[in-house]
Amino acid sequence: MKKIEHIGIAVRDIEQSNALFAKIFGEPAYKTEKVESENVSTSFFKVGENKIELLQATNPDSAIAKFIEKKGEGIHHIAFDVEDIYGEMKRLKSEGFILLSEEPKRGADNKLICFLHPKGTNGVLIELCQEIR
Ligand code: CMX
Repeated sequence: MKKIEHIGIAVRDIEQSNALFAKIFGEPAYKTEKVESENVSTSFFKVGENKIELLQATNPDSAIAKFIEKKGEGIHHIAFDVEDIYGEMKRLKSEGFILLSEEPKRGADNKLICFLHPKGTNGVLIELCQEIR
């Protein structure tokens, strides 16, 4: 793995949270994107070399809606940048981690993504992501 690609934060109201985080960082989101396949609206902030993703559910079946219902708003996942997502998925699967999809999915911000189940990772939802080249 190369580095933390972004940290995802689950929010109830992305418009309000965009304004809140713009105040914290002193800069607005550089990108907003709906990811239909994940039932989320997202926005991305740059903080130096780092990125923060805000996520709001677009329907009650969304992972974000369930997360907020159970745990409230807050840090939802940590995403790691990988060079070869297929290779990393194979490696982690062989180490016994539970992958939440057999194939990478298309995520926000031009990425192929795959999650590891938090049950096997000390309660942290980990996302692998690889830039689509
Ligand atoms: N971080 C840590 N733990 C989490 C979690 C999260 N983000 N989301 C759920 N959990 C916990 C649940 O609280 C539950 O814990 P308990 O058993 O102790 O109650 C446990 O994981 C399993 O929960 P579950 O009921 O079996 O499954 P859920 O329906 O809550 O789904 C998960 C959990 C991780 C499988 C699901 O959220 C998922 O598939 N996530 C991957 C996709 C995703 O998160 N998409 C949104 C982001 C997309 C993007 O970044 O673009």
